[in-house]
Amino acid sequence: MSLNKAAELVDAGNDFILAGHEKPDGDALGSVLGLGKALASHGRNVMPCAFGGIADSLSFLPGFAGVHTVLPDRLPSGFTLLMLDCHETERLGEHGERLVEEAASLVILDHHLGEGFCSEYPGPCASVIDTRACSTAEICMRLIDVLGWKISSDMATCFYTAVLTDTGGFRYSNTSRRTFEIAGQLVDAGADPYHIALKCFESMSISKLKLLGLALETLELFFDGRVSVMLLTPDMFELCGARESDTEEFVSYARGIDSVEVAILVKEARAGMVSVSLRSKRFVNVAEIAARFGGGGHFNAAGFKITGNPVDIKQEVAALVGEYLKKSAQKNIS
Ligand SMILES: [Mn+2]
Repeated sequence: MSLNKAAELVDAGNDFILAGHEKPDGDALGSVLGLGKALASHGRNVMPCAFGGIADSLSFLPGFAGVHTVLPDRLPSGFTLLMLDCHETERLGEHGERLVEEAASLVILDHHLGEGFCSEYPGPCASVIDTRACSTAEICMRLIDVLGWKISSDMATCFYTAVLTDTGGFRYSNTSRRTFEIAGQLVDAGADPYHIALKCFESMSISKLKLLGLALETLELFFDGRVSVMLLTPDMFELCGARESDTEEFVSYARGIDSVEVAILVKEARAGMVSVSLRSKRFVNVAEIAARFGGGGHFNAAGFKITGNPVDIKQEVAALVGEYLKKSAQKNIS
């Protein structure tokens, strides 16, 4: 089983570089820091990494100050790369290729739709991709369990944050009985739910809130109100003094409208560089739509990056989502 193979590779290694997807969210960074702490407490050398900018709201995570945002010239020889909350080299960000190339072995832990590249990887590799896991942290916890290691209070804070944020506060479709079980385990191990919820959901900067206000003003509805779209442009970021990482859950406001099945956030943080977030409520597989543009994600949450005019991109994506809605409606009837 791949989890045992992953545990073998982890057990055999001395030096580890841990990296999640670029612009890490609570799950990517929580997994990097939580698993990093587990390894460090078992005598391993660890280098937790995060590239492409980190949201300020995650700075309360234990070990945050030790995160590497750039890579040193020399990496530890023979290191094992732990690729977390993503399974493609490009998703690691600008240093991804170098990390994958220089690593002596590779372990991929993820819960996004798709396959890892272990079969093409020249060295020892294990990949555990489980789309039923609520978060990558859940898979990290399974790995730690197989290794027979304990979860410390700091690790519990990191993993609980990952579970809480990736389930949208236990609201999204990835929330199951198992989610509450592991949340309970993490509370037993020392995670403080109220403290973490305050940090994750009630610690917005005023510039972020102002940007949200501008984003909401751009809200448009299409296809009988079943598709909602918001648009962010560079001037809005500048006007509010907000950062790209401030927009993390803006799209959920567009999803939160009663009639909406699919919400789209089109974000141009720098001129011509557009990222699109897609969220669905029930039956539209937005990962499939994102894949049409070279992106990916989960059934109900996905995204992609693209260059071009955000208004054109907005129209194109909305039209495609409309087609999927039509197709799904036909399927429901037949
Ligand atoms: Mn995740």
